[in-house]
Amino acid sequence: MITHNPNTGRVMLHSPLTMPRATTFLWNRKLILQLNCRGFVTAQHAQPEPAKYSHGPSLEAKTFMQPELPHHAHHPGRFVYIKDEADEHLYSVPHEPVRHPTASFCFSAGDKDVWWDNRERDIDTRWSVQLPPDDAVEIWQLEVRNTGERTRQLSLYPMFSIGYMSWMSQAAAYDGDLGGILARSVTPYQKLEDYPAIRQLKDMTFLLHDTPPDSWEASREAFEGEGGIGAPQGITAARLANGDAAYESPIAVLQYRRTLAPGERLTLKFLFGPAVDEDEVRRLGQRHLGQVRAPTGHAAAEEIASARLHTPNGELDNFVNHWLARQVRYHGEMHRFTTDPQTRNYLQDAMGMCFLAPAKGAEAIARTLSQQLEDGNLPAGVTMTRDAQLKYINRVPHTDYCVWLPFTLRAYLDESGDTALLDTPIEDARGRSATVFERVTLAMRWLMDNCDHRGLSLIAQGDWCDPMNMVGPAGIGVSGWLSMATVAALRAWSTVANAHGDEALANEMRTHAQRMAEAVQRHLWDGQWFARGITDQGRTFGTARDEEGRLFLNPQSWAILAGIASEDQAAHVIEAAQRELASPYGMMILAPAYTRMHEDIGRVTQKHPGTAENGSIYNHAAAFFIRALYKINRADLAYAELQKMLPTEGDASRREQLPVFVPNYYRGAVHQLPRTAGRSSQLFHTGAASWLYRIIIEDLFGLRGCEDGLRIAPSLPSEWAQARIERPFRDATVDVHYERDANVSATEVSTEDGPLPPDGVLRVRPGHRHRVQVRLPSGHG
Ligand code: CEZ
Repeated sequence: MITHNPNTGRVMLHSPLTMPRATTFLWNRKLILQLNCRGFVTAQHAQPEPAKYSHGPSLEAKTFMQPELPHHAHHPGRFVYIKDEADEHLYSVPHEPVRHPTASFCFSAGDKDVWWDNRERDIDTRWSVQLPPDDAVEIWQLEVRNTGERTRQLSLYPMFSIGYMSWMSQAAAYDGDLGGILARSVTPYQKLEDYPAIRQLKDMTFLLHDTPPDSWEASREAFEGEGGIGAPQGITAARLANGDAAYESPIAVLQYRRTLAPGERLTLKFLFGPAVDEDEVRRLGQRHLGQVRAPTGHAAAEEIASARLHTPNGELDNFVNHWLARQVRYHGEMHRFTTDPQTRNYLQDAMGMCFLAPAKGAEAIARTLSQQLEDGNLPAGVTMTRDAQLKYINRVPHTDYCVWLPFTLRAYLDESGDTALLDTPIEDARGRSATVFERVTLAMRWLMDNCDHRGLSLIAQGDWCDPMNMVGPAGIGVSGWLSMATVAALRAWSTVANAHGDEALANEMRTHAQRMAEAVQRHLWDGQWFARGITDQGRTFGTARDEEGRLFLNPQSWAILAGIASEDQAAHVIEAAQRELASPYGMMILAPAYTRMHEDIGRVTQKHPGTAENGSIYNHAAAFFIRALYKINRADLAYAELQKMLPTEGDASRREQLPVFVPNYYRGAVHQLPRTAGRSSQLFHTGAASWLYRIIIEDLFGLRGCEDGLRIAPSLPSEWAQARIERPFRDATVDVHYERDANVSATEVSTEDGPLPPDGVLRVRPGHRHRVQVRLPSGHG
């Protein structure tokens, strides 16, 4: 059902029916498209706030990208109806809206373009889309070929949804001079002070063609008639009615009546997108309606070199080599398509970028610190433009923002070796200057102060878990997870402080971390696992005494990551997680999922059981768990969990996930709600991508940067007899070959220059290609 091309990385799905929710995505600096295998498309452009130009039939609330976005017959899409003029046989490509199964179907997701190949009655079609690097415009192409032996008379009707644009004003008409359909609207507003912003918005949606059509329709109602979207009445006539829409919902449909002799081909090209005025439409037409060029796509002009794996697991190779780095890059460059990414997301996305383009990581660290608040804390979101405002969750006070700084900084320092960043001065909004080192130290002090009398971290209205908003609004409740993450952050920072020559600070951080670790042990270890927190009312939750939300994954992972859990405790919590949280799709974030509101925990308990933070396989959390497993050398278990992030041959139709991105979650609550368990959220915004990439490089392949070079200490699964990774590292390339060898009892690493020095560090020479041979004892992972 799913195949891939190992050379190009393209992933192909061969039926529109087996996983109807499957999607992929394309982006450039201005535009993001999420494309569903059946032809539905969710598009947002940045002006710079995200906006839509292709809507559903009812006015939708504007919001961020959502998980499990339902597709309905009128969900926006890009389709082509195809009518055989001889007998009126009607179908549509790729599949919607007619839903007539074609003789063959292939949804092909590429890095920079997406196409659908359909064959029906000896007519081959390829419907494809790509994006230019800089403009908010979709470039579509329809290729039709008659592969049969008879001449065919066809009518082709490309149809682009425009939908309900505005309750104030909307209209659409064909414009022969522009060469297409132009829909106009006014973004609804009421406040006079909004007018200056409203008048700048791109309130037009256009469809331009390179070939004039035989007829067209711009009114959705007129096009559909009594037949509806699946069998539009407009199509039953010989020609469309050339109608317009006047305060009626627009649509853009064109008709091409064509005779195709055997073997004959036909190519049509279209542009679809938003514009501010007709001049912009004209300019975009001139720029992009010329010759079809090779897809350029992507936000950044320069290609970024990423690691290449060659392992016994071809699917993992294809995913990591072609898709995971791409997802990391998308996050690092597009900030989840918002102008105020959550500080925690921004920093973790930047952490991933440190492995692809460290300079981008440094940029993000500097930008974050330039927005540091007077008391050392960070704001909830990092604003990307001068006018950007903190929205949605960024108006809710959380207490974990600072914790992410040392992890991103560590990744940057390890990858780049550029310790000079620490001494770089950063000016804040009040014009005060302090170095990166001083600012991060200030942030660590904020975390140290954010503690209650027990020495645990106050949670306020949330930590990593956005919807855990009622544990500590009174300023009393604490987060177990945050206390542990603070210990990890302070310990990481004390290492950096040491290397930076500030021993006093290093000691202070270490001592404080130790005290917090003891507080965690005293107050949160329930004998079997670590609790999630203590509420404003003093109730410890996430323990064996709870009926719902008994066991939370994050505190277990972070007790290990922070070095708080003893060996014995680590073994215990892993066993508990395997018993209570394991599923074929990965570890659930908590179980049992909440089935009713718990007013001392909050909004998370109101989410549908098994979705998102309420008991799904939340891949970001699953990644923390995998990282923790590697930390304590449980390589085989770690690899088994890592593999679960991707669909397998057997469960793809359940997950409906193509191996082209890690989704933010798979439905969990596997025992409570088995019917939906495993279903993908289809949301490609997730911190899991960065962590997964980091884990693969640093833990699985064991290539971790340090001040002097690259430390090599792999944790390959025992089932791999050999593997290889080529990775760019500090202006050099390292090409590491791993092999199991029955004659060695401990890992042996050698290079062209002989064995590594006793410190296990490869000194990397700029411009050099280092060939490294790693011999691993056989039999254990
Ligand atoms: O957002 C993510 C956040 O982007 O949820 C994570 C959090 O760590 C990330 O920073 C865990 O809470 O407010 C909500 O209820 C939303 O559901 C968010 O929690 C969630 C979005 O669905 C995006 O994944």
